[in-house]
Amino acid sequence: MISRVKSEQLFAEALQLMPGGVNSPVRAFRAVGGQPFFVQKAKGAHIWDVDGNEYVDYVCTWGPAILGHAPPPIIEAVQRAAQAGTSFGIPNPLEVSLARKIRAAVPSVQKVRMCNSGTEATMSAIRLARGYTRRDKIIKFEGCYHGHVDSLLVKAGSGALTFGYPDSAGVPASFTQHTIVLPFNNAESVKVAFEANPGQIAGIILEPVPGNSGVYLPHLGYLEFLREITAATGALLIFDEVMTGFRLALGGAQQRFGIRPDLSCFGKIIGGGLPVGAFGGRAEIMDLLAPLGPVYQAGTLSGNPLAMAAGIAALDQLVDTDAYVVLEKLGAQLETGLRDAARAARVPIQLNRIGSMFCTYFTDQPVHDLQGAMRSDRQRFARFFHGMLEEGIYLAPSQFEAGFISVAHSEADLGKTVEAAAKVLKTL
Ligand code: KE4
Repeated sequence: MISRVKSEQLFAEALQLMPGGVNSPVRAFRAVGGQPFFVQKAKGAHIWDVDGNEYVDYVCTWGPAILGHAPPPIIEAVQRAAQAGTSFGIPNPLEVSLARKIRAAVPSVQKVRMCNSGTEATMSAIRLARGYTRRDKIIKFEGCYHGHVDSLLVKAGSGALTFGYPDSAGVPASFTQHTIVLPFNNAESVKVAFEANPGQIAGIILEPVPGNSGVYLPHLGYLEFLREITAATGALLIFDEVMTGFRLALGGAQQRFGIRPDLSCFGKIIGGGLPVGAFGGRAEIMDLLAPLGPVYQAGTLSGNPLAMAAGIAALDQLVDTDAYVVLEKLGAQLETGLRDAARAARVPIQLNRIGSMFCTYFTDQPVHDLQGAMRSDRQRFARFFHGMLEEGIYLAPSQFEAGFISVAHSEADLGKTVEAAAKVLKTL
């Protein structure tokens, strides 16, 4: 048993100071039991806890660390930016540079607004869609999580789902009366919703590849169907690419699947590990935003120079290197290894992967939506999680999260991971 005495001491104090001892619920290990370790440092694909234990990291700070932790280009960029000041609240050249890079990578984005989190991005995109269409209703899908936006915490994925209360306390029914929640990968339900709410639906927001109830893929033609029905009804198609943006391709899921949404939301990778969110789309929509138009949106630290510098450095690396080729190779290698280990251990799993995003469900049935994910054996997942942790492999502490690979993961890291899985799966 790995010793984590210092983490335990820190957690005891943290529990006195912060609800659940954490600043974000999923970190608390409530879905897998036990208590979280406290990280001392992170470098490349590895993290070290305050007790000196080392882990291969597949959480990658929930997606941002696509280049691994503390990559020199990002560290140097942030250090350089900090010398010039940490925040201005005044336009700065780094905002222009990152906006230019996002637009160059994502053709559907003519204009972009920076903010400070994925939640801010999705919340603002929805407000903009309502302002642009002058309609109130929004369609979202079960299992998709778009941050802790009041009106979207309805059958949300990620933390809310993990805790088994998909609807969050503290959200008045009136805040969600305009939110229509449908099953993912079910075109018929979308058609029915539009027929039942003619001329009232401002938009559809979705994770094009849901990564907040594990990972599952859109059925062939599903995204195209959503593009067609929104175009035909005057509703906006909003891709929440906070997780998939710059992860599945430089141009995100929309590049990978060849779809041009009306609005896109970003976060995680575009901040290079610092707090950044963004949303963007056609200028005719974006120009409704204050100060040009009537849709208000603002943020003291939006476009913060340190965050912009980190994001610029991250995107430059993704543009200038063969990162996505490397990520696909590593992802395929890990998938094959884990599948072989499960087969040898005679443990039925569904391993869903796209590029460097993956999830292992403990079920013998395919998982294409939230219902499928809910049928998986979460207790078995929890035992797998802890077994792997004891072997020095840190997976996401919840069945309803995605795993991530970075370009810093080595063949040796993958080999150690597969070897650990082969050992742990036999104990399940
Ligand atoms: P943030 O507000 O946490 O920056 O982004 C919210 C968000 C929006 N959209 C998608 C698709 C997301 O995945 C997220 C945040 N993802 C979770 C992990 N599944 C963040 C981890 C956490 O909540 O601590």
